[in-house]
Amino acid sequence: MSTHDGRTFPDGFVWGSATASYQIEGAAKEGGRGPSIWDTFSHTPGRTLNGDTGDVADDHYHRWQEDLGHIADLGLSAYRFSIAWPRVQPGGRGPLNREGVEFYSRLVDGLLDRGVQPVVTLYHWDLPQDLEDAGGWPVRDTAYRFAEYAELMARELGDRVHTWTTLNEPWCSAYLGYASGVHAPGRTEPDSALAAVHHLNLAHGLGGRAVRSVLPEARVSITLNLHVTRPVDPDSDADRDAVRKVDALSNRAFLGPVLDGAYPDDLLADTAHVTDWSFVHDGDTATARIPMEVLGVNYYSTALVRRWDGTGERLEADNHGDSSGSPWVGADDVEFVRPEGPYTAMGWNIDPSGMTELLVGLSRTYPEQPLMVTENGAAFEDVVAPDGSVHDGRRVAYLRDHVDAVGAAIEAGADVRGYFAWSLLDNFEWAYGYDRRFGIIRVDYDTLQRTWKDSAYWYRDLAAANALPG
Ligand code: PNW
Repeated sequence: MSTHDGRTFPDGFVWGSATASYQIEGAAKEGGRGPSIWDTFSHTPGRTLNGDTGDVADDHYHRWQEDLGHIADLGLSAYRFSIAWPRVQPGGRGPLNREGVEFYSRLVDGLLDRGVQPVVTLYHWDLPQDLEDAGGWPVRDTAYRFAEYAELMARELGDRVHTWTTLNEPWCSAYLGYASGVHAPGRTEPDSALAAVHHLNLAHGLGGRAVRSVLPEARVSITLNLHVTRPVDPDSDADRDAVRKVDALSNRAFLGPVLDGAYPDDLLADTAHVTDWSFVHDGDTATARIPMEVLGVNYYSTALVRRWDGTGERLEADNHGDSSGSPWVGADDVEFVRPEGPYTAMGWNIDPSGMTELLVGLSRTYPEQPLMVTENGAAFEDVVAPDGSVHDGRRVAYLRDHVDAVGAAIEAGADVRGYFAWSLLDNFEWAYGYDRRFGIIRVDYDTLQRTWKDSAYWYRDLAAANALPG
């Protein structure tokens, strides 16, 4: 139960919803789109649950007008979507594919016509396959290719799009893509994962600077999935050191370069047996640091860790599914312990207090940096009634308690400018395919029909009132 029913939010607080291109668009071979690493990965047997792919997904590519109608009916002030790089620049370099650009141009116009602010993410994981074939994120050139693509998009859409996010969750791109291999491209090379971390940070800086070279007034940001990690025994120095290591790998590996212009010394020391970090060139971390109007924060759950003494079976209960390797590069003596429930259908524990802790902690460390919750939400098994209505009381409760936790953070002094529910629609949940549903709107994958869940009605009322129901 929320203890703060009736909590109100600051004037102008942004209520939005978020999606990502590969998760909703489908039309994988239409309109001149080139293949991405997620096409290759999802078509490789054994990589995704039930062999699901994004070939059709929500067919948003054809149903975008209907989807804009839902966004408008929800009364949202902003919509966060991503551009599929291989749709607009099929090989990741060279000339633009006009048909791909036109799709996003129409989408932007449609949003503006309905009074909804477009919030564009340039990279939500669908790297053009040609760039992976040339080495992918572990290779420096990928960052330069990203900057070129960012500049082209700013030229095409910058007359109407003012809010640009360079990368979504580079933690996932680097560690799930190149260390644990549960995400595309499915490589399990710990040293490559750290090179990917760096080239993603560099891409953010180069890309953000490229956008601003075209649009000096552009609002530029990055979205990070920051980990709230707690020690099993708060009085144990060893367990608290495990927390420090996870914080370095997952949070400060990105916050460091992006906000402070440097990698933390303890991260470099902790991973010295994996890489010498020689891929960091002079000036790179200064390049990665650009002023950002907001820092995007995605929050879902918390993690619990302790020092592993090297005996017995080391738990891999790290919330990341069936990992062939560990995403925690170099943290060989850290053990992830399954936190207390309740859990969502992802097996992630539900802990709204982590949301408050994260936002308040960030604003203490970076008092001048406004924040935006760019994703929060949950997968549950929804109940479809005989009349077709969809009931998702657990999602309503999850969203209510986490929105309340955002309110508590604001009350405690955090400068949080808005909240985006993940996700507008049920969609392709990466390695879990269509089996896990995060939408506030249900998608019937046979008919592709959209149906508002109880959470959609609840969210509409929240946005209209700018307050939790009393
Ligand atoms: C985020 N993890 O992904 C993404 O930004 C979305 O595309 C995704 O659908 C959503 O959260 C729900 O999963 C994550 O393993 C995927 O910690 C995996 C993790 C975190 C976020």
